[in-house]
Amino acid sequence: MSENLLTLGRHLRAQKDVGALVDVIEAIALAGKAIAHRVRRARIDDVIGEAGATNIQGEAQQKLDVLSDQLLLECLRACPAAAVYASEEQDGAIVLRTRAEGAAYCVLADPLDGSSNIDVAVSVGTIFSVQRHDRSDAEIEQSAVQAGRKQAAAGYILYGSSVVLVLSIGRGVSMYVLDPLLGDFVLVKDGIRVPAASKTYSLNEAYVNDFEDGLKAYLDWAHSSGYGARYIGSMVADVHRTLLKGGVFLYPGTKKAPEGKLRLLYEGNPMAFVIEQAGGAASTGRGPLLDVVPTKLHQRTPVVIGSAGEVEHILRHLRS
Ligand code: FDP
Repeated sequence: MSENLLTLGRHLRAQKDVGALVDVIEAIALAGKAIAHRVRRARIDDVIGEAGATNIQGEAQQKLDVLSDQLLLECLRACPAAAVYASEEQDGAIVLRTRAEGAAYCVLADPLDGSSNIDVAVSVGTIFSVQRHDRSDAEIEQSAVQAGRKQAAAGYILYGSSVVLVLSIGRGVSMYVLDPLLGDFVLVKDGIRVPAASKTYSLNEAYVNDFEDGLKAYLDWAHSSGYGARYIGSMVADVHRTLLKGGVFLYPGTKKAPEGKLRLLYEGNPMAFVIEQAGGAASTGRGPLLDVVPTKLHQRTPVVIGSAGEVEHILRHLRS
């Protein structure tokens, strides 16, 4: 068997006009390697459980949430192209460098999505969005709060039975796997396409009584149309399955929480970018997710993403 030596860095640098974006992605990938190591050793190192603090959204932070956030921050601090870091675990955006200093990108992340699943060894992941710092240095933080359509790159790192990095720089979607022998991510698949249809839906159906009528009607229709359900409860893992096998992942609004649970800038937007770049569709249930103009950093959004045909079935029921 010949060695696969097409590493993430080599693959990106072989493409035209990628510039310093490669450095930012390599910094995120480096943090991902460190986080993967911590996730694997979590039980041994006794870093499972709550850190004793809550994030700005009032959610209990897990020790590994905090650790993962620090690792990303450290890696981006050492990357000259990174201007801003914002994350689920930080109250506000952190300015790392100005444009005058040559920094051109803002990174937004959910450092460890699905972290409530770590104690039972379910797959978790890092979700990231890269926006261009294209405003004046006085508006450096606002550069991070932009519509998803403007992302320069987006993706996620899945810590599962293998460590998988899925990335789009707006030229389709590539998948890399961390080769433990090389200690580097190597390209395993380029030009990934979401299957156009697949009779699988993925949502927390326990909230059905709080769903709007159109969504209830969709579920009735799906039940009588031979659909299957898959829900891990870890967004990265659910979206990764949807990307590769098709179907639809949704986290809708409910009567109690009309905007749902997921965050627009570092969960909805990056996943929507990847799925659209792979030929799928992404909606809030009302319109294209990537066109939502954000007003604040930790804004939430309903999410309906996956195979174009499956998203359309849901939208049809929501419209009627
Ligand atoms: P978690 O709270 O474990 O971080 O981002 C939030 C998230 O996980 C997603 O990964 C997951 O899809 C969702 O919450 C699960 O929420 P429910 O328990 O409400 O289904």
